[in-house]
Amino acid sequence: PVKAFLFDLDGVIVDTAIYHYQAWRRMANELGFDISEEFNEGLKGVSRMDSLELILAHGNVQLPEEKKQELATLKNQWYLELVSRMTPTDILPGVPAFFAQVREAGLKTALGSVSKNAGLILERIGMTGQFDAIIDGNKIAKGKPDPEVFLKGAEELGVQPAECVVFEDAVAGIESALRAGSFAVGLGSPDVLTKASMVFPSLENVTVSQILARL
Ligand code: B16
Ligand code: MG
Repeated sequence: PVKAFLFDLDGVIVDTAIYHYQAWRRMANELGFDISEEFNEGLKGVSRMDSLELILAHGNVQLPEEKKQELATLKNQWYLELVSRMTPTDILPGVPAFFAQVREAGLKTALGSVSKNAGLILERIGMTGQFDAIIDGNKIAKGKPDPEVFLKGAEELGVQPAECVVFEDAVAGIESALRAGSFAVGLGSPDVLTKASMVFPSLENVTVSQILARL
């Protein structure tokens, strides 16, 4: 039986993916190239340093390690400027209603994000108290598609990965959930999230019983 729902943050609870994209794009532009929205799809769920490596390779830019650290820090400063303006109004449509149902159904909840800023974002939107466990980039060594983040989530909740349903908007995140041995529900486009058990445009109008019935 399913005992817990694990949620990605960026693109599931809030739309910070757009802020990540803006900040990375600003950095790429300063280095003399651009990154498309399509390229950005591949950065979703990928850790900060891994994202930087992918972007530099995309722009054919080689830099010493020290300079890379500098750029990653700068990108994060730009990102934090955008994030610091977030409020509970930034919670994506359907999320509060869905969480109410999850509670009603007696399911446990965990956050499974590779973002080191996840705790701050949850505070800004007032959702920290909605999670029984919070796994973020500070608790894990490997980003998605590695399963570590969701394995840790199940462990902290005291349930088996096979008893968990993961909600993800990213290809790397779906892969991570499946490698953990959990169910994966995609939020976004079925053409992009091809490996998910089912895909919805967002959590809006999605019901818990509808999901459990289809697993
Ligand atoms: P940070 P998620 C991920 O969060 C983002 O999707 C990804 O684009 C970002 O690079 C990564 O967090 C690291 O974020 O720079 O804030 O530590 O989708 O796992 O919630
Ligand atoms: Mg995401």
